[in-house]
Amino acid sequence: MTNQDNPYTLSRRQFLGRSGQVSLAAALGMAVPFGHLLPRGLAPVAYAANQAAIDGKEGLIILGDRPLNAETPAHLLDDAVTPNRYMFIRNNGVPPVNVDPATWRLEISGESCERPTSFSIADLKQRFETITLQLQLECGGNGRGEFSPAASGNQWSVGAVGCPRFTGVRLRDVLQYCGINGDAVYVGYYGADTHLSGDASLDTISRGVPIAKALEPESLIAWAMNGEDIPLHNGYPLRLVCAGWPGSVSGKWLRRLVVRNQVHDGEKMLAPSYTMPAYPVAPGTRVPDSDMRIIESMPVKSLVSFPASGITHNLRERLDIRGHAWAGDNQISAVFLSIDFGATWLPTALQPAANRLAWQNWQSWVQFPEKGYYEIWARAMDDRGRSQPMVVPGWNPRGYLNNACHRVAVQVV
Ligand SMILES: Nc1nc2c(c(=O)[nH]1)N[C@H]1C(S)=C(S)[C@@H](COP(=O)(O)O)O[C@H]1N2
Ligand SMILES: [Mo]
Repeated sequence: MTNQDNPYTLSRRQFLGRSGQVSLAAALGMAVPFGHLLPRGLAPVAYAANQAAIDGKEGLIILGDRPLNAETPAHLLDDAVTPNRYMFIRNNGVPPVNVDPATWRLEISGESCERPTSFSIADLKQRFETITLQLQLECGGNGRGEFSPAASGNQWSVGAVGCPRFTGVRLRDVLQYCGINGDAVYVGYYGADTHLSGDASLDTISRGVPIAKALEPESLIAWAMNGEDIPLHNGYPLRLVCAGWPGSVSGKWLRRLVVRNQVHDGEKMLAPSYTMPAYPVAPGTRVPDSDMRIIESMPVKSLVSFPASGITHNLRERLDIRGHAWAGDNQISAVFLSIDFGATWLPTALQPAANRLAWQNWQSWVQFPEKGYYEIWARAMDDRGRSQPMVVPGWNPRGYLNNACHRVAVQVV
């Protein structure tokens, strides 16, 4: 069976209601009498079976199945370039079925578009230069599970992020071909996914970016991910990729782009969706929509992709440590590690990004001084001197932009 045949192969009884810290019992939805005997780091096989349930994906943790949302455990994000099977899924509605790339159309229109045009995917390939870039996508709500009081929405841990290689055409080339009026302000997208209610008049999500972001050379209309068709749940056969901003600006199953003479006002574009309070608020505060601002570039963040949290390590051996770091539209200038709960920080070897808006890989190693429980903490700094907080930053009503340092537990024996 291919992706396209059956997007919903999941069983509902599996893995719903996961929140923040997962206990074995909560994750499996039942008591686990011998749970304390299950070796750390060993996933229960029922869990593993569930992880295989999304066609073309492997090891993802399913947060909900309607709409389907699944994140990648940090240790499966170890590749420099995220493979298709490990790319997280954030769906707001139901993906299209029976997609035929040969008949797929992309319409460009809107009040600030001079020559509204319809393209097939073959037209795009033929008329415009094909570009391949490694681009980082992170859901604006990644890390939401840590906010207290809890913010409603998917309780993402750290894995709603990935950095595959996308192939397509520059959004800018297509927009310029269609002519952009001088009064253009925003570009909005519409996708072919359907609303959960089944009501065809409702959009699932229709967001976009200011014209300046749309015209950046890294903003793509992509038909391939890592040299293959984009997986169904990641937007097959065509998606927008505007990296470094909340993943929600990168429209999947892309069917229409509108060049607007005002800030786009599609579904989930305006407050309270994907917006932050204009000023710091106390946890639990109700903030009026008029005081909420649309999120643009994402904050500085990092991930420890090796080792997996919960491993046991031999005292005599050094432990290799590695991961990634990213900072929205900006670059990473340094990544530091601590094994003493932040008292001292060790520099890591940081590699340059494959291209602008790709995450940067870093690596290091440590030798532990004695046996016992340790945590590896990673902390990135961007090229403007901004760094990650140790604890969950600014509480906000919808639980966006948690860029607290990633922590990984190691038992040294
Ligand atoms: N058409 C459409 N585009 C969409 C979405 C969606 O539900 N429908 N989800 C958005 C959100 S909130 C995110 S974080 C990213 C997730 O991309 P991924 O599922 O490929 O990881 O897609 C965005 N584009
Ligand atoms: Mo998202």
